[in-house]
Amino acid sequence: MATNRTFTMLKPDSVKNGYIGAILEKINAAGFRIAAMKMTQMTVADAQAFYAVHSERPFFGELVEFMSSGPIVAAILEKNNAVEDFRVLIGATNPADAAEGTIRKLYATSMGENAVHGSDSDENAAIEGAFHFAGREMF
Ligand code: DAT
Ligand code: MG
Repeated sequence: MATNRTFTMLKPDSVKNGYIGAILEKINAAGFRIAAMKMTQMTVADAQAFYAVHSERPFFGELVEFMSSGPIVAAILEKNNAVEDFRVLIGATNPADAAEGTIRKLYATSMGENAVHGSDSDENAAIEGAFHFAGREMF
C-alpha cells in the first residue's frame, strides 16, 4: 500500500550539534507535513532491531553504538512521493558525495554520523514508523 509517508530520525549527532530546528525548517520548506514526532533514545537492542537488515555489514557495531548513544528525533512525514523526495532532500549516505543544499551536505560530518535517516521504500517506512510510534501517536 503506497501511503505517501516516510519515516525519519534526526540522529544523535544532529541533536548533539543543535541542528534540530535547522533540519526541521528544511523539512517544512520542502513541503512535508509532520504526521508524528518525538524525542527518544534507542537502547542497543532497539538499534540492533531497527537496523537488523545491516547486521552482517562490517559497520553494524559502530552503527548500533552511534544510534543508541544519545537522543534522536523520530518523525513520520507526509507528502506526495514522500520516500523518494525525502531521499533527495537528505542526499547521499556519505556526506562527501551529497549534493549541495541537501541535509547531509549541510549538517552531516561523516558516513557513520550522517545527520538523518530516511526510509528506502513505502514498506520500510510503515515498518519503521510502527517501530517508534503507537497508532494514537500518528496523525
Ligand atoms: P542510508 O542511511 O543512506 O539509507 P544505508 O541504509 O546503506 O544508508 O546505511 C544505514 C546507515 O549505516 C547509514 O546511514 C550510515 C551507516 N553506514 C552505511 N554504510 C556505512 C559505512 N560504509 N561505514 C560506516 N557507516 C555506514
Ligand atoms: Mg537505508
